[in-house]
This record gives sequence, structure tokens and C-alpha cells, in this order.
Amino acid sequence: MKPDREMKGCPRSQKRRFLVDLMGEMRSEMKAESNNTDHGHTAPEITLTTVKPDNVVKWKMNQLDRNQNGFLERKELRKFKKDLRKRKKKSRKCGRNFLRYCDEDQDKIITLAEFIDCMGVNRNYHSMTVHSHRRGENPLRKYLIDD
Ligand SMILES: [Ca+2]
Ligand SMILES: [Ca+2]
Repeated sequence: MKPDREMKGCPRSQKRRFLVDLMGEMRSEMKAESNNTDHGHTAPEITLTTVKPDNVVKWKMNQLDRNQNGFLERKELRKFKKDLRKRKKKSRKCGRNFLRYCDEDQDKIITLAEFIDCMGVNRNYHSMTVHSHRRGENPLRKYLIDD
């Protein structure tokens, strides 16, 4: 398991609360959405009492990924970013820095693995089924070997 990274301006205790809140919000969004689209037939994969955190994140990713290419680009993140900034005073900094924190390799796009990771699904819950094996490049490496 990777060490808990730091989020700028958002101390660990706040960060944890921020992530738990955010997960809760996504969960209720997901619930509202599934009620909306439920016209008599229920989607079998969404049973909200048992839905796993990583599935919530996948759902949110799917909502945001408008061109369905499996990545979140900057323009797709614009609205989400706005929502994140509307937080209560205490966690506003967390919200502001959240997406930058998520984009661990800083390529300006957020992959599902990055999203799941930055939501703390691996750390705060133990129902993780998606593993991130994409970890090829150490982001610090270029600083270490470049001269
Ligand atoms: Ca996309
Ligand atoms: Ca990225």
C-alpha cells in the first residue's frame, strides 16, 4: 500500500473528513440519479445499500467522462471543480487542491486509477477490487537523474 500523500493546504484530519464527505455526496448523487432513471425497471447492478466505494467512484467517473474515453480531461472536470470549490470554509482548501492532488503524474488528465486512489478508497475502505499497476514512472525520478 502506498503512503498517504499530502494534499496541499489540507491537513490529514481534514482531508479524511473531506474525502468521506465527498464520497457521501457522490453516493447520494448516485442514488438520486438511479431514482430518476428508474422507470419501472431497476438497474440490477445498483443496490445502494451494498454499493462499494470504488463503484461509487466509477459511477462518478462515468458521469464526468462525457466523451467516454476513460479519462477525465480538463474541460470535463470544470463543473466538478466548481462544485468542489463551493465547500464549507473548513474544507475549501481541500476542495481547491483536490484535483491537482488526484492527478498524481500531473499529465492534466485523471484516470480511473488516479481517481480511485485520491478518493482514498484503498485506505479508508477495504473493498477494493481495482488495483493500480500503472505505476511505472516515479514522478521524482526526472528530478533525480536530470542534470
Ligand atoms: Ca473524457
Ligand atoms: Ca494523471
